[in-house]
Amino acid sequence: MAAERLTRTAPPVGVGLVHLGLGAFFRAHAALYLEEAVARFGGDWGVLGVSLQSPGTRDRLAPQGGSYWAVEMAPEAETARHVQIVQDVLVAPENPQAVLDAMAAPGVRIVSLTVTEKGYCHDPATGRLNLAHPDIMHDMANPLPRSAPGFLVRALAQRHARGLAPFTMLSCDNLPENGRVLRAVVLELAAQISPALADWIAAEGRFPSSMVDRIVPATKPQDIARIASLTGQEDGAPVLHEPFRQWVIEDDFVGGARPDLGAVGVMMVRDVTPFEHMKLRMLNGTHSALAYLGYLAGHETIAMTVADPVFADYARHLWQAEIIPALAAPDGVDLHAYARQLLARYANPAIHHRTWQIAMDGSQKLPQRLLGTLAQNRAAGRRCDGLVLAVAGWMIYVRGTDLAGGMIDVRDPLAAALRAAATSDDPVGALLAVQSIFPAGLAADLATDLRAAHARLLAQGSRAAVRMVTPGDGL
Ligand code: CS2
Repeated sequence: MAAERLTRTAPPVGVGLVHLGLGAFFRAHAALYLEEAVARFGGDWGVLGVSLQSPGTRDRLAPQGGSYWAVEMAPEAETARHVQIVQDVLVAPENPQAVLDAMAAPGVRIVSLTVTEKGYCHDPATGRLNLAHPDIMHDMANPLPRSAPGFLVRALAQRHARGLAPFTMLSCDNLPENGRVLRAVVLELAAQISPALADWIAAEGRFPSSMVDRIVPATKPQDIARIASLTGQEDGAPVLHEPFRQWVIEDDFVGGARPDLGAVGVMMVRDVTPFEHMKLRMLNGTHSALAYLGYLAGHETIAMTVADPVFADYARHLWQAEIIPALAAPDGVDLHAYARQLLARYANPAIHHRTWQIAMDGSQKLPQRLLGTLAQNRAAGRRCDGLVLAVAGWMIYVRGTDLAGGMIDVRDPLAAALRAAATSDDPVGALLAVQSIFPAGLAADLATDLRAAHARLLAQGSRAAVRMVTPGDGL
């Protein structure tokens, strides 16, 4: 029997938060906390979701009144929850003015973002807005924007003109000090458009940094079919997620206006930096290392990669010998216990998180995930063969050909330039010369070791090279 289409059953909630980048991550993470806060305390904190690129999510959610299943994938059981906090979805390229009007509505007090690293249109090495980015060039000259910073600045201009307070801008992307990065790009773009506007945003705007964590693999067509049989209702846009979740936010909102997130498990803190560093370097850093080297060893998912003891030992070694020694633990956190918990999360066989998915956009991810740790260790005189091997793995990955000669579908805003560098006569030297990724001093320092690691990967393959850098000093 064909399953019925999922429909909305909850009454509407007034919109208080506009979210830019309505991907699976937001729908499996922040949306759940927001829904729980509204269920407990009420308040007009409904979500208006904005897709900045394609209409796919809107087209799938609209017939369901914006509602969807969020399915928690524990190793032993899956549990579906009907999420109804998203009130409406707009597709920015179809009607950018409607998005600006929604953001400028008096009831909207927060605009949150999951637009991925590249959505900030900044130079990852310096954190500055890239004024030569095509979308930023467009947004400086046109009132109807394309980029996330463009939507924020033009919507703030409307609010300023109407005498409304600005909204709080809450970045939920995997960038260190993501609030400060967002503040920098918004102020730089605003200054290009109107210095008075930039002054007002600098004085009145708030940009709390936040650390977000939940593993949310992309939903596959077979998941959609399985969830329909699990729930008896057909959902065109379910999300799948692991049981673990964490959200740490700096408590700095315009006029203090926010839902009571602290009561539903969000940590509200003064400074999120130690949490961000811990998560980006320990989780995302090893994720990327396992993604490149695991992919090159023929492993399709992270769970399959760490089921291979060579790679589980490698992850333990990275934490123990290379990442934790360069980290300051947040108050009350045991980094070794955190590492053990990460390995258990990676091993969850119900989560099919593809190495290929995590390998995406490496040019935007490497600095905060791997290179910061490397630079700190090198300055302290430690070698870090494990992290160097991960960077060498990325250097082979971006050639677009794996170690057996198979094609790799490399997704990265710099894919063409990276491929040209990686297939040149001196791939390591040419890639180290990409200044938006590698600071010059670090590039010079790493060159010799990277050449050796790159040659070892080519000669021996990924698994053997990984085994060689892992002396078995696990947790
Ligand atoms: C992953 C992250 O795709 C990636 O690059 O490392 O999406 C990771 O799963 C999340 O940050 C976990 O919170």
